[in-house]
Amino acid sequence: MGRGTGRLLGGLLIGLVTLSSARLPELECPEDCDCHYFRINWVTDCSETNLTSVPTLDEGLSLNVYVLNLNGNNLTEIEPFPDDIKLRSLKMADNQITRVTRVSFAGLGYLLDLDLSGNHIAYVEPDAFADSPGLITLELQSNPLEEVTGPFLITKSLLNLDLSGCTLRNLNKNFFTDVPHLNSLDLSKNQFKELKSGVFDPLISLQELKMNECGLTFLDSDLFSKLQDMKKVELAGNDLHRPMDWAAILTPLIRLEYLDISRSNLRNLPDDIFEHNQWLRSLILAENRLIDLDVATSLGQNLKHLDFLDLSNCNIIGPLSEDAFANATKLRTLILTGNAMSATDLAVALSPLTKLQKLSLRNCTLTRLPPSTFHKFPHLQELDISHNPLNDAFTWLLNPLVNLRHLDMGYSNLGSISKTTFHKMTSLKTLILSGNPLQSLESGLFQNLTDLETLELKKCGLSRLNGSVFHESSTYPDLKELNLAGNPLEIPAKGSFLPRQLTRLKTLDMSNCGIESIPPNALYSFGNITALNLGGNKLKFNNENEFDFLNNLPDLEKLDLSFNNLTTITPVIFRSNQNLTWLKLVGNPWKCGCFVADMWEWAQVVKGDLSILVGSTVSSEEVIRTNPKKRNTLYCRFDYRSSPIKQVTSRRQKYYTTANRTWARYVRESACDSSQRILPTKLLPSPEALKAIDLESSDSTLPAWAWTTSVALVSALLIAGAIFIFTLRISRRRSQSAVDNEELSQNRTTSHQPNGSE
Ligand SMILES: *[C@@H]1O[C@H](CO)[C@@H](O)[C@H](O)[C@H]1NC(C)=O
Ligand SMILES: *[C@@H]1O[C@H](CO)[C@@H](O)[C@H](O)[C@H]1NC(C)=O
Ligand SMILES: *[C@@H]1O[C@H](CO)[C@@H](O)[C@H](O)[C@H]1NC(C)=O
Ligand SMILES: *[C@@H]1O[C@H](CO)[C@@H](O)[C@H](O)[C@H]1NC(C)=O
Ligand SMILES: *[C@@H]1O[C@H](CO)[C@@H](O)[C@H](O)[C@H]1NC(C)=O
Ligand SMILES: *[C@@H]1O[C@H](CO)[C@@H](O)[C@H](O)[C@H]1NC(C)=O
Ligand SMILES: *[C@@H]1O[C@H](CO)[C@@H](O)[C@H](O)[C@H]1NC(C)=O
Ligand SMILES: *[C@@H]1O[C@H](CO)[C@@H](O)[C@H](O)[C@H]1NC(C)=O
Ligand SMILES: *[C@@H]1O[C@H](CO)[C@@H](O)[C@H](O)[C@H]1NC(C)=O
Ligand SMILES: CC(=O)N[C@H]1CO[C@H](CO)[C@@H](O)[C@@H]1O
Repeated sequence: MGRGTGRLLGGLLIGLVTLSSARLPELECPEDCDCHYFRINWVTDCSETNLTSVPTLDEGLSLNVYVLNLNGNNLTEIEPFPDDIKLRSLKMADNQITRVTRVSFAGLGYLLDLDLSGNHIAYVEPDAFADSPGLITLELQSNPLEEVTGPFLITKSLLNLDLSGCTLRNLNKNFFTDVPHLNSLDLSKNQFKELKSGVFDPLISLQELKMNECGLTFLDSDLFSKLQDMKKVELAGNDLHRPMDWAAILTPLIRLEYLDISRSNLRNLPDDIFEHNQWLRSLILAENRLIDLDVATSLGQNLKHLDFLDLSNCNIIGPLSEDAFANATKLRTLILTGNAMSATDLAVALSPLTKLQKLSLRNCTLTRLPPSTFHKFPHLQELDISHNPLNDAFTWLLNPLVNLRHLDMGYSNLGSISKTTFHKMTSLKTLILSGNPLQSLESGLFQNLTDLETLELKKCGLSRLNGSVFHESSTYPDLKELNLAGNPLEIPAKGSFLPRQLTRLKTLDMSNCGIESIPPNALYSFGNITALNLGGNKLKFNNENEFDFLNNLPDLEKLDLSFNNLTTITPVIFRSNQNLTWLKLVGNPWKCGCFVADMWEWAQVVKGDLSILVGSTVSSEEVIRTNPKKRNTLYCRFDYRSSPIKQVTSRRQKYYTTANRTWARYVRESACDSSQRILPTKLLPSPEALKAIDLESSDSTLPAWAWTTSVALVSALLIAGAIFIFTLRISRRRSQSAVDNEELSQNRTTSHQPNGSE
């Protein structure tokens, strides 16, 4: 959004706020900043404005500023702030600050929180905040701090300190002596290896400590000995395989509620590890190698209040004993993903867990479901049994799960699913059956699932979705998403392809289904679809009627036609899809031709945004994210015999043999005479679109050509076709210069003669 619009919006906001709280006075605001009230507090937002110094009073800073946001500027030194400033919250993240000194922050008597993250700070004067007796939160993460020998800070009021990613290697014994009231401390992503005992002793009020990814290999027995108020400890991503006295380490933490030691190379846990942590509610042990863990003795003993237990990918190799979760009767979430389990053991081990709401048994090598188990879980809402080599015969065991909301049975080797499996799951919202070789579905299978929102049937070998699997007379008003990707779909030549119960669908995925063509009425009465994925099929373009099915989709916003068998296309096929804002065409064997210029013009002039064509522009976020190197992926196959281009000198003729071109480049080179290919009047911007352009043009960022073009288009509509053609030519020429410069240098070597013949 341009600065102009930003300020406009800011102004509107202020306007609204002043309306609602009419007594609040308008305060001063530096140029280039956005100022507004948030509740009754004056916010001055000068973020991302290339400032090299803090705005002064003369420059419009108000003494009554409450929040001053200077994030993302170019501040290096901080000059003292004016006396009497009532600043409460100061944000200076992502600048170039190298030192934090007392002089810089002198006189900020009201300061409550300060964000200095992402600077180049190597040194912080211990008494830097001596003038701020109420400073509560200090963020220093992502700074290259140097080692200190004494106390790091003298700030008795400080409650929250973030020192993550600060290249710290060592903490001296007095590091925390003068921040005695600290409540939460983040030390993650520093490379400590070991920490001296006593370093945390001054922090008797600490409630939350994060030391993820700190390269820790050993913890002293008395490291936490004074931390009796601690509620939450995170130690994920360290290397804690060496034997150490876990019980002694955790014993002082009598109020501990949350412990994360995932990804830390643990091999075993001593029997008495949690003996004194009886209030532990969440325990995350995922991704360790707990081959020898005796779940019953280590976890079973004391964790009476446990609510959440994550043991995923822990190499736990059964058998889980009867006692495993015997005393964890309050457990609501249990994640056993990726451990080899047997159904019989599970049946026994899980039976005390009557409060369970969420259970994951994904990838647990189960060949059948635990017998007489699920009727014990009346509250179960989420069940994942995907990626197990299950046997069909056991799916009926799920029958008692009447309150289930989410069920994932994907990739479980199921050849059939009996008709009654889901009959009682009337609250089900998400059902995933993907990756099972079902071939067909029994009629009535989904008849009671009228609350369904998402149905995923990828790669099930289905040739179609027969209406008889749904309830005869019910509609499925919430069913918004259907995924049929990777099925060998057969689209009937006449009539609707999808059952009439699903007319409220918004998202339909039919990618990789071997579809060669889609008859005009295949999606008739599915007019609520906004996203349609037809990627990876065999669609061809013989004539524009081929895509008449799009006429039934007036709300369509996203369309994926990538990786089909399209050699040409025309914008005319999208005449009914006024709301289309995302069109993916990459990966087709396009033959460079005037249709490329047509599509380009349509995107730029009619739709007003080239980035609608995914892969057309360098800035297209989608492309940068998925394929940062190959930024421009919309190619066409160029053949000098059939692709019209401007005249070239004979010396370069060889260059124009058969090769790939980006669409952007072909648009520049092409000699397509727009006077012979007037975009059909149906494709002219709608009056609404023109109004939108009109509004937008007050935004200074809109290129001038767009403004002239839209004005010209209006006149063209009013006056005559001749002027219209002329305008399009102008816009064409302008659009060419708007194209990315990627291949400009190559282009310079070829001399262009305007208006070559077709
Ligand atoms: C800040 O400077 C950069 C580079 O000089 C420039 O690209 C950017 O537009 C400037 N931002 C503002 C808000 O002036
Ligand atoms: C920020 O400051 C550095 C040096 O202080 C300078 O090289 C750089 O160009 C500045 N950037 C902007 C956007 O002003
Ligand atoms: C469960 O708790 C009871 C008493 O609280 C105890 O006697 C029993 O040993 C515990 N069970 C397990 C498996 O630890
Ligand atoms: C299942 O677990 C095994 C190891 O336990 C792992 O190699 C595999 O990638 C997992 N599969 C899935 C689909 O998660
Ligand atoms: C589910 O469908 C069956 C068959 O139509 C019906 O008999 C039964 O009452 C339904 N169950 C619920 C809970 O609605
Ligand atoms: C749908 O299923 C019913 C009952 O199984 C069958 O009679 C009908 O022919 C099927 N319709 C189609 C189009 O396959
Ligand atoms: C397009 O989007 C607008 C705004 O989101 C909506 O009001 C309209 O119903 C949609 N459909 C058509 C056909 O314009
Ligand atoms: C693509 O279409 C051409 C004819 O236009 C055909 O020869 C070719 O087999 C098709 N390719 C695929 C993968 O369907
Ligand atoms: C042309 O593009 C197609 C599809 O992107 C690619 O498979 C082929 O290798 C490219 N050919 C050349 C000569 O770059
Ligand atoms: C074409 C079509 O089926 N449109 C439907 C979209 O959804 C609304 C309700 O949200 C229905 O009223 C329309 O009939």
